[in-house]
Amino acid sequence: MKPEILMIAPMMPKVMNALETAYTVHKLWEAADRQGLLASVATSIRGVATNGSVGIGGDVINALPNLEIIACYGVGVDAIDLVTAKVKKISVTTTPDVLTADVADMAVGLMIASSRRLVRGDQYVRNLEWAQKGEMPLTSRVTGKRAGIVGLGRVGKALAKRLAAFEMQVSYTDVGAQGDQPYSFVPDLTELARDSDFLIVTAAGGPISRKMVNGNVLAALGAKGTLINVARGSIVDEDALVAALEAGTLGAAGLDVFANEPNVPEALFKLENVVLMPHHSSGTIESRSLMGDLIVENLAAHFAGQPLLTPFAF
Ligand code: 8YV
Repeated sequence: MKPEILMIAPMMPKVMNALETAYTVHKLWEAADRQGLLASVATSIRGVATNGSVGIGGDVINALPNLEIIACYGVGVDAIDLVTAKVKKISVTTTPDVLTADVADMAVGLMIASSRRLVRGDQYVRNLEWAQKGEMPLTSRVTGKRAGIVGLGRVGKALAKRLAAFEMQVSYTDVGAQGDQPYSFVPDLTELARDSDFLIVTAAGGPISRKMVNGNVLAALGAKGTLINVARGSIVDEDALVAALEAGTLGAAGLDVFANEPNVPEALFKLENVVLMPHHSSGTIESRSLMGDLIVENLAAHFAGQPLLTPFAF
């Protein structure tokens, strides 16, 4: 008999097909009555497949008494109740490395899009404003500017390499200095913001980083500064961000992530100095395919009693 797994969120067709071949798959996101589905399959479920944004809460983990493994289609584990998983000795796997390049590319893309007003320029052409009004307003240069990276992990390092090609002066903040990295370490986030043209968030989400980019940090980044976030919306005080952008005390923002996805503060829709993406930094066929392979291979390894490929170390 095939093992039974619960999928909390959909994945690309290739992954769905592989999982449906190997397992009896119960799809929580399709259920009109989530509690009803959970109750009806609870004792059969041995594995869960979820993603980085939705994760899995302690209530669902606790509802599945025979759960052995949670395979996450993403690298961030902030939405997974790790405390409950650990207590119940449930393995957790993630998809590190395979998405790093795409997330770093997105940070660069948002930086250029917000600074050079790419989305506004596109509208300017399509709305015939170019023909009617002439040249669009001048924008701001990227090359040679100062970048402050918040969290020099895998994505932060990949980003720093890309920024070097733009002759940018790269500094970072993190829990400590990383002696093997050539970039300047600035322990204080507000100081980093004050000395940056672009503050780029690539840190992990979770209680430690929650609302770390607060009103003071945004004020320090200032009216000529730009905030880029490709990490987690929870890291930024979103109310303070909206207020700073509306007041013009923050220059611009390029955002792929939000505090309460998929809900985005409507106030942002009116602002020309903001570029918005629907949490899609790893959303390329290439990344998602490799992430899917890891989901499938980790689950296969687990049910074959083999070592996991990319276990999350608690
Ligand atoms: C994904 C992510 O967009 O890796 C993460 O933590 O947030 C993203 O790569 C997400 O997991 C897929 O829905």
